[in-house]
Parts: sequence; C-alpha cells; structure tokens
Amino acid sequence: MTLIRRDLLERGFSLGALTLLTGCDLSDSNAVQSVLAKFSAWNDRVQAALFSPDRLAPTFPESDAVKDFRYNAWYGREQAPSLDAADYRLLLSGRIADKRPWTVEQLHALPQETQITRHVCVEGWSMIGKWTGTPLRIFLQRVGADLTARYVGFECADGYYEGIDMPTALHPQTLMAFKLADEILPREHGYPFKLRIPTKLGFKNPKFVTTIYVTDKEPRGYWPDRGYNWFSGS
Ligand SMILES: Nc1nc2c(c(=O)[nH]1)N[C@H]1C(S)=C(S)[C@@H](COP(=O)(O)O)O[C@H]1N2
Ligand SMILES: [Mo]
Repeated sequence: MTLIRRDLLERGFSLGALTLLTGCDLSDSNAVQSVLAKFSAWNDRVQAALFSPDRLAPTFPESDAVKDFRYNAWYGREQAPSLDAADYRLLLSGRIADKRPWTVEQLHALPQETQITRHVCVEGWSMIGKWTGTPLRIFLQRVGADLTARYVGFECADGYYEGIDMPTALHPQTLMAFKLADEILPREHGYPFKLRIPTKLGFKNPKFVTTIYVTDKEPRGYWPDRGYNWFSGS
C-alpha cells in the first residue's frame, strides 16, 4: 500500500485498477481508510476513468466469505423493497432486440457461476461475499443487446438507478447475482437480483433491479447525482 503514490490517486485510478496494480488486500486497515478518504474527493469524470476489460478483480477462498452480509442503502433494512416472484418482471429497453420482460423463473434458468469477491463501500467498510448468478454479458447476448452501444443502465424498485460502461458490462466478473452465500438473494440484498461488479465500488452494484437498458447516453446514478461520495451511515 505504501507504494501507492498520492499523485497516482489524484490522477484518478479506479479502485479496481488500484487493487490490481498493488495487489493490496483491501481490508479495513488505516491505509484503506485513507485511500477511501481519497475516493471521496473524486468527481464523475474520475469515476468513469481507467478500466481494463481483461484484468480480474481478486477472488478469495470460500472460507473468507461472510455469511451474514452487511446491509446498506440510504434507508433502513425493513424498508427494503419486497418483490414477489409472482408479479416481478425484468423490463428491457433501449438498444435491445428482444425486449420481452423476464420472470424470475426465466432468469433462474440462465447459466450461472459463482464468485467470491470483495465488496468495497465508499463509507469505509468492505466485506468478502459469495455471489452466484449469470454473467451480464451472457444475458445481454441472449436478448440481442447492441454490444457496440456505450452504456448499460439500471433502474431499481426502490428508486435507485445506476449505469456502467459497456466494457464493464461485458467484463467476465460482472454478474446478475441471484444468490448470496448459496441462498436465494435475501430481500434486503436485492431480490430477485443485484448487479455484482467487483471491479467497481459498492454503490455501482444496484439491487432490486427492475429495468435494464442499453444506451449511448451516459446513465445517471443515484449517488453520482448527489456528489456520490457522501453517505450518512445507514
Ligand atoms: N437499489 C439499490 N441498490 C444499491 C443501494 C441502494 O440503496 N439501493 N446501495 C448501494 C450501496 S452504497 C452499497 S454499499 C450496496 C450494499 O449492498 P448490500 O446491502 O447487499 O450490502 O448496494 C448498492 N446498491
Ligand atoms: Mo456503498
């Protein structure tokens, strides 16, 4: 961690790139706190910076994965949306050929993979979890998304919204996660699915996703619209 030069951070390396570059274990150490404090000074432009589509975020042994994963949102756990598989439909819009909505059952029938990665929240905590789901890339191919478009955006049942660039959407570790710690994703963690993107900070991992859209216009994000570096500690 000491090898990370201040000017490197200020030039705007992404967290994923930083982790990959340094091999630094992002545990809750003072060094990480100071790095996270740096992140809070980032602006939108920097957030959209450096990303290598080929490099993988670190993965961990099963024994490192936490069973009781920490909850986070701007509201309390009890207020988290309670989506019912009977009514739920994933809506598709924008540059996608087949916009038919998806049921939970159809989503669960997609091919799935498991990853054990570290979720890092700008509030200054991080946690290793085990998520299982479908690479977003496979889903986008399946529905005939225009993979030459620039962005993929997400809308969520709680009013949250986020978006990522297409290289991140196609990254092999970017998952539509249906399970956490081998169990169907708990309600407050985003049932029926969350985007699990280990190359991005926690707030770029939208939960309770209800719409996926493909676009050339940069999607807005809930925290980016609010300066994206400030949290009240929910
Ligand atoms: N829909 C939605 N997604 C969201 C959020 C949210 O408030 N609503 N919070 C984000 C933030 S800041 C974090 S750290 C993670 C927390 O996910 P968890 O509750 O599974 O730990 O979700 C992210 N995705
Ligand atoms: Mo977060």
